Order: sequence, then structure tokens, then C-alpha cells
Amino acid sequence: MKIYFAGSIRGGRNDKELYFKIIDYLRKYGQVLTEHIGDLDLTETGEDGPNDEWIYKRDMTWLMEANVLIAEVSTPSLGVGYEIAYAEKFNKKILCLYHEQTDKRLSAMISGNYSLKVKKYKSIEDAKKYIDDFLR
Ligand code: 6K6
Repeated sequence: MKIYFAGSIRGGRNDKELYFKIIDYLRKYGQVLTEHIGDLDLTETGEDGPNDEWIYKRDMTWLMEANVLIAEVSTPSLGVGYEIAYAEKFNKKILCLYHEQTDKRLSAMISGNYSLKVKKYKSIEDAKKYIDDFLR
């Protein structure tokens, strides 16, 4: 199975450790095409590829190849929102994982879309259970 994991880059890297742990867990189910999103050294200003056009085209190709999209949506990110909408248009299976926080609410464009599977989690163990239910 090919898995596209989406997580914030330029939107902010506060949740990078969650991304790292989720990606590590996803490997047991197949190939994670976007492993670099869990790279703890990747900063929101860093570079990963020759230019933005190259990154966009590569990521869209991967998204089309993927069987499923798993998006960690706790840190708001334009790129992640775009990927979710794109994947939805192409009828990909989508799981959105949201780490519950007291000071922030998830965008209504995600939580209000009942054709997406959105799961709120408190611990990484909860997130793993949602992944198991989704991919099993
Ligand atoms: C690395 C560090 C800063 O910029 C980069 C290079 N950019 C990207 N490299 C790889 N994937 C990217 C990059 N920019 C966006 N994406 C895709 O959009 C990823 O698949 C993420 O799921 C999502 C992140 O979007 P932003 O808006 O938070 O950057």
C-alpha cells in the first residue's frame, strides 16, 4: 500500500514529533511516500528540492499514486488543506487526525465535511488505534 502522509511544513513545525511517530507507525502498513514530513531537522524555512514548482509537481504525482491520504491537521497548513481537497476530488480514502488542544479549534472546512473521516486523539496510542481501524 502507498500512503501519503500530510503534515504542516511552512504552516509551522510545532507538531513535527507527532508526525515522526505517526509516520514510523504507518511503515508497518506500507510505503510512506512523504517520509520527509517527519524529519525533525526540517524547518518551516528549509528547502527540500530545487524549487517550489518542482515540490508541487512531485507531491501531486505522489498524491495521485497513493492509495490513501492520512493528514495530521492540528497545525493549520495551506498545503495540507489543499492536499485534502485534491485527494477528496479524486475519491481517495482520507483520514484526518487532530491532536486535541484547549486553545485551538479545527477549521470548519475539515470538521464540517462529513465525507472526511476526522478523528480527535489525545495520545499517540489513540492515533495508532484510529490508523488501525482505517487501514485494516
Ligand atoms: C521544506 C521546508 C520548507 O519548505 C520545504 C520544501 N517544501 C515542501 N517539501 C515537501 N512537501 C511540501 C513542501 N511544501 C509543501 N509540501 C506539502 O504540503 C507536503 O506534502 C505537506 O503535507 C504540505 C505542507 O504544506 P505547508 O503549506 O504547511 O508548507
